[in-house]
Amino acid sequence: MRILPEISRTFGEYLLVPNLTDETCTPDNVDLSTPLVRHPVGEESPIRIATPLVSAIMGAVSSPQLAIALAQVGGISFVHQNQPIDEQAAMVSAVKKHKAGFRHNDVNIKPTATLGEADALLRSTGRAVAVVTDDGTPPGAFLGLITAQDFNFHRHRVDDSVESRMRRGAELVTGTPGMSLSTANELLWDSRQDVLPIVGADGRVTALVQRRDYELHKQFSYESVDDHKQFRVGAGVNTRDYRERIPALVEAGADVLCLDSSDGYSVWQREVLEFVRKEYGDAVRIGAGNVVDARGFEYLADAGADFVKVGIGGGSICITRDQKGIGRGQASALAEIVAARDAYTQRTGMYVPLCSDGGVLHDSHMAIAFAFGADFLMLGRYFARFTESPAPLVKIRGQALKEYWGEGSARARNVARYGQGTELHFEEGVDGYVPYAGSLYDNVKVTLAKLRSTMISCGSTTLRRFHDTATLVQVSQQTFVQNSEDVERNERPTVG
Ligand code: RVP
Repeated sequence: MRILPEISRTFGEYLLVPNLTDETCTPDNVDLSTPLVRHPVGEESPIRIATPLVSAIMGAVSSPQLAIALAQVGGISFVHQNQPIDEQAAMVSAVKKHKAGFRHNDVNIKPTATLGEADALLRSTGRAVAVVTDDGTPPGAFLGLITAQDFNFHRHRVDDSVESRMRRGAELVTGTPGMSLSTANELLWDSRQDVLPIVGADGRVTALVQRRDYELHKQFSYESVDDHKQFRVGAGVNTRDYRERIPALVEAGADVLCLDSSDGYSVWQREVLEFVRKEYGDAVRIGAGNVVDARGFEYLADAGADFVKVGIGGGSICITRDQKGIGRGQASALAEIVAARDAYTQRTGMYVPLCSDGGVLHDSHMAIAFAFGADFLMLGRYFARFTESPAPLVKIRGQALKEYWGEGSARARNVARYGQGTELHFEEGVDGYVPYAGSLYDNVKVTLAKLRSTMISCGSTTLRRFHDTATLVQVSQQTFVQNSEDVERNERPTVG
């Protein structure tokens, strides 16, 4: 038995002490980009992301819709592995098909369908437009477009035909396959249409370019895209069916994989990492974890992990510490592992990024995590609150909430992550609610503004410099009490 000399500490126990802010420290100058996977010192990481936030490998969090939105604002999602292989691969490919700016044509209707059917289709898919084809399928011949603006049930009958209200293909300006996004956007604006169908020589619609995507693109100019301008997406894998799951995810186009385990310091993770290196060399990138000390980090880094995920028991829905007595405060775990990583880099010339996973309860905790040296953060609760998360939106006693459940809860029954053998004998996660917070785009914008502001106060314009020069101080118990008791808060909404 040994007892570590330090107390196990978490993010909320620290504050940052400002450094000198000089003329270079402006919000526009702050660069939040970060490496996602290992790289030799002095070289670029093969995958960098502009926004250092990734979404948790959880059924309540990472759906194709959230993955697309997160990639649009510069982060990346990890689609969860607690589902059949073909379903996970289909989610990955749905994100990959959503070429930035060019939407896949997947919502179609026949001209003989009714307006009632068109209305139901648009509502159930959450889309603004349906493509009318002769047989109502994506490969069918293009006849026109129908949107919710084209009919109104005060003026039109539910059983009027789509044909009676659609915008006819012959009257629409269309693009051609292979056309660049900027040319397509020119046409979109010149034609004053909201949607530009891209139509092949055979009369089939291959994609749609939408004005809304153009506006989002202008707001967030740092999308996470691959060399083909397709959104980047990650996927979770486990140590059980990896021989089948990994090839399927690679085939579907996953940009990066991550072993999904609450305790990653195991020979099983080494086995998977060795499998990937043997089968794919460096063509497939895979992170591993979770670990909470230097030994775990070194084991996974030596086994070839492309990044290492840090954190046990800190997740907002996690009860692992109560149930099993394992875990470590996120700040302490990060501090030890960052030091181990830096020593590893010195020794090997290889930089292995660290992902801090779980335990971010306030935006300020993100800044503390980066000050400790995290390269990027994995967040569950944070993203679960947004419109784009797959969890149901419910109203309880007048309050809008999103359901949020842990992968170790009875609801998720994620046996590959939490099972003991082939069963889940006890729960390690809770099934609950988080306050609904609106759209991912608006929230991420505010969060990043706060992070930039903190970095400016600390005299840094890059995450690396922020970590290197940050001064952290532990706060006393008295400080918490004082902060929460000082002023009775009024309930007026505050910005951010
Ligand atoms: P949080 O962001 O604090 O909600 O934490 C999310 C993290 O919690 C996940 O990335 C995962 O590591 C962990 N998790 C997921 N399910 C459970 C559980 O049921 N115990 N924990």
